[in-house]
Amino acid sequence: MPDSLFVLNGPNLNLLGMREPAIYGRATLDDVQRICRQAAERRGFVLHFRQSNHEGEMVDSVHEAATKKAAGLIINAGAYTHTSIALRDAVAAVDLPVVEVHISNIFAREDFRHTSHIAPVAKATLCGFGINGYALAIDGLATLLREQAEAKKTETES
Ligand code: CA2
Repeated sequence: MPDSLFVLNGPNLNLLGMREPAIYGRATLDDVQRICRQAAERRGFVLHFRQSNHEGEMVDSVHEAATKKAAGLIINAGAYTHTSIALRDAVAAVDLPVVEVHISNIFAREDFRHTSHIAPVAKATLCGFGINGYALAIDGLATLLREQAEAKKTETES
């Protein structure tokens, strides 16, 4: 059974491509899913792709990724990035490499978007690459996991 990757999307990201194209572009969440599936398959992972407008549901999905022993998790927590201690605690609690993604450059926007509760407990954060940031995050995570596996192998051989 191949390793799996979870990609979680937070509130309002189901509206992608329908509003605010100047900020988020014209691609839809289905396009994001397609990009993620291609990137995951290229790297030999099975993809679990989720979107929720509910904080608790997102917390449940973080737990599920850990319970199902996913290899890693990519998260665009939407506005919960800036508000949710519950989601931060969930990410910190699971023993999974987590990469935070944002479509827009959150640091070039309103002050309230400059704080992420997820970033300090994530392995890495990417923002401002549009929806291609998801594929970059999957590639980065796959490289990280490969390096970790190689280091472990060298350790056991020596
Ligand atoms: O840039 C990102 O990916 C964000 O996570 C998107 C969130 C925002 O609250 C974060 O600060 C940055 C908002 C997602 C809402 O997406 C919409 C898409 C189209 C129309 C309306 C909202």
